[in-house]
Amino acid sequence: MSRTLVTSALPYANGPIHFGHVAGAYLPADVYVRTLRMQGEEVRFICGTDEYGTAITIDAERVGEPPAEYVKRWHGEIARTFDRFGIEFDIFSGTSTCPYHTEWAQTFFRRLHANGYLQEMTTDQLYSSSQDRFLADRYVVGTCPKCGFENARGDECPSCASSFDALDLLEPRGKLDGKPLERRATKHWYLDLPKLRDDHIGAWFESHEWKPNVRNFVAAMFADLRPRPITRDLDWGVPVPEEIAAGETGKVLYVWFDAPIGYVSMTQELGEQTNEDGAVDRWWRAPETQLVHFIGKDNIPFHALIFPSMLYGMKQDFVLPHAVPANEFYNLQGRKFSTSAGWVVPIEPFFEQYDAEVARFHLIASAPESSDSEFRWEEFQKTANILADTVGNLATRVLRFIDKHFDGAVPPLAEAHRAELDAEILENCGAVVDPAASVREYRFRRASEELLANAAVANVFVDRLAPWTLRKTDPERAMSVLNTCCEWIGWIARWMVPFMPGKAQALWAMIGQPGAVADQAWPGLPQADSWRSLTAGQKLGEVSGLFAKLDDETVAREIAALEERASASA
Ligand code: B3M
Ligand code: ZN
Repeated sequence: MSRTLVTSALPYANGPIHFGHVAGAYLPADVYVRTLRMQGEEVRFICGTDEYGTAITIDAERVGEPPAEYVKRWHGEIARTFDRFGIEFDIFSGTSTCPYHTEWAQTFFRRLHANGYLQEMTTDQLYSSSQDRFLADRYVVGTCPKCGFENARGDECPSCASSFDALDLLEPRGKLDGKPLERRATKHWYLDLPKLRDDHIGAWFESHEWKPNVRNFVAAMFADLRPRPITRDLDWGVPVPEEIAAGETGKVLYVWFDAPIGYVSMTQELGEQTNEDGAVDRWWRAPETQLVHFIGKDNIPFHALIFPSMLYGMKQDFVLPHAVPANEFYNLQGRKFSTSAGWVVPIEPFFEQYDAEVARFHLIASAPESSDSEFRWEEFQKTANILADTVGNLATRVLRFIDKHFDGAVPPLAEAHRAELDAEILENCGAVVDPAASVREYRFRRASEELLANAAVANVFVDRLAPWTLRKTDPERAMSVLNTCCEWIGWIARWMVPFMPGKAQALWAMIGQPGAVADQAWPGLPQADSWRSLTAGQKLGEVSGLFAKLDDETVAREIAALEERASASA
């Protein structure tokens, strides 16, 4: 059987995770992992924070904290958000704390060097003698070479929108102290992407199936591929191995070089925690492994081209990605999510008021799978109410009725009714679909619709067969109908696990089933002769409302609060 190694993009440890990230790279992965597990597959789910690089050092400097402490704080915060959403990685580590990360990142660098895939080049960069260091683009401002705007950034001009190299700026200055900068020569190492493309990666990419956004992006990159610098002059990062640096000091690996290697080093850390010997060999260097990277679209080049090139360039049979389900962007109520502009849904207050599992389901149902999409409060309300009307309503009306009139136990099925009721629910009340098939095609939105449609089948069934009136005219048949409903609720509970694990468990307990529903095998599609499994007479659990409806005032209040937050930060 195949093994599946699932990764979600390592979030930068310098800010909160918002709904956009969650809907893009984390929830779909969690649903995928839970589905595969129920299908009996061996899966590892790896994530952690991305902790090096200038984005981090700048922010840490701004708040006056050492980078190591700064990232630790954000690591905790981000882990808490994932926890709130019920996203369960097998490991959630960090690139600066994982005990194997430095070694792995340096090993990659060494082997790529030994295999002839790195080039050394000396170029001029902007140097600040006041700060005694080379400055990355984001630390640089100056006069735009195109339009003369005096506050252009290191890589682009906000006034005329042209982009350029920081060296092209006229009168470059340090962003932090405004002091003039000079050009100085510095040596760096470049990953020879054209050679890696010609040796293998080009043919590999061509021969593989990709989501259209991935294919288009990488095809465009192939057309104009150049060696890419993978080192920086910085003091926060994995040092370039000494024997290769050969006396050059202050060189670290570029954050986008070390970060994806984090997937490998964290796999080893997980192996250590679970006593799995040779975890890296087993998961990264075995042809049975299917490697799946869940990411947002801005990470496509790194996961579909650069990291695969690095893996191949090791020449040690590292697996290359099997799929890169890259999502588009997820916006909020018509605009981009922006923490600084106050255009966000603050996570903690949200979870104090709303159901995390409904949020899970809604983010999946509205995920930006094939085009940009957005979170809208009106849509969230719709989802919450549909769940209440289908799954919630079914459970309460059927199970409370059984409680009241049939002693709170699964009523018996009369043999005489079996074939007819099977046909009714399996064929005549709406199409029944296995959502796992869509999940395996990374069609999570469709899978969520299929789950709802499967649940709706039972509503059609009870409406048609009306056990409430049958109870008086034909109690035996009423019991057969209710028995069938209980069975169906058991199916809904199992189909629901990947999407709403907590609600699935609650439903499972309500029909009196013992144990964890997540430990059940994936049910697939019900077959007429074998789909029933409940024992008549089995006591139901306590029946409670599963979903709360959201009213229009709540939605209006949230939209107003969002607008207020935005104008307050403006
Ligand atoms: N930290 C970028 C991002 O959050 C980056 C992902 C790294 S995955 C190896 O967009
Ligand atoms: Zn300009």
